[in-house]
Amino acid sequence: MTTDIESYKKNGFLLLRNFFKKEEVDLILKDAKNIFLKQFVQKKYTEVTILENIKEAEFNAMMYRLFEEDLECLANCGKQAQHLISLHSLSICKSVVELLNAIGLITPIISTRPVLYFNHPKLAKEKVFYKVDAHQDWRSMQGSLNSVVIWLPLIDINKDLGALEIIPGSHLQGLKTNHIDYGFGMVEMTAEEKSKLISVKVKQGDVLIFSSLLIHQSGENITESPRWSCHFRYNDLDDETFKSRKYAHAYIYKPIDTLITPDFPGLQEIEKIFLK
Ligand SMILES: O=C(O)CCC(=O)C(=O)O
Repeated sequence: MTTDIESYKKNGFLLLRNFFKKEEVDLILKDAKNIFLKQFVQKKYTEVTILENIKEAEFNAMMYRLFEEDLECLANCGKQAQHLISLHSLSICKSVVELLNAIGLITPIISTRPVLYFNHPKLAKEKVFYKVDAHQDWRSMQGSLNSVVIWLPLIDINKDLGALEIIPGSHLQGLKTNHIDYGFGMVEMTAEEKSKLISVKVKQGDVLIFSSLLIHQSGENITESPRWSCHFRYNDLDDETFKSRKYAHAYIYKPIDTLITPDFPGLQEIEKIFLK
């Protein structure tokens, strides 16, 4: 791993081929898709309850239909997908912790919850919801200086599907962002910087680990399919600056004040659960 570490320090990223078994990653994809499928069935878009029996194009068409007909439902499925047990399990598995140690994080800790994306222009009201322009994650994380992002594809992702684009070595320029947009620390790139962007083609099982200071952006998805990916973020409790900044924590997580479904639950619904 010694040469890899040198390469990581210099370039600010490492691309690790076949880091996970395909099955481990596929489980997250299936779990996420099954959330949507349950709603497709609920809404009678299909009677098929087994994911494997639905063609990908058919599944995608139902996603796009749900987006058009019931955005709240689609968004809620997306929110549930952020809380999958398979997703969270992978983000804290032994091989990930070992990788974090190898990359120099002495006492890794989760910066924020894992994120799961399914990017496509047909699933977004605004561009930022399917394509994020150049940014640095450190600006939103504000954690340890050696904090990292693990970015993994849930499917094979090439340039056409909007593979992530990075500027190797850009972490060494330090913080280049002065504002947050939709939760991202946006970076204005010069023409020279733009010319240094490389598109990182990845396969299911590969892992891209990069410094939270590395400038990166989404590629353009010009296919008919969503680009499924997930991202994990970590800090190091032993980074001296993190300690002296009192373990700064930049995320807000709280329940809303209103009742989403008015007058729910009534006693009848409760009895059906507990007294049947
Ligand atoms: O995955 C992407 O294309 C962009 C999102 C991203 O880079 C991030 O969440 O920091």
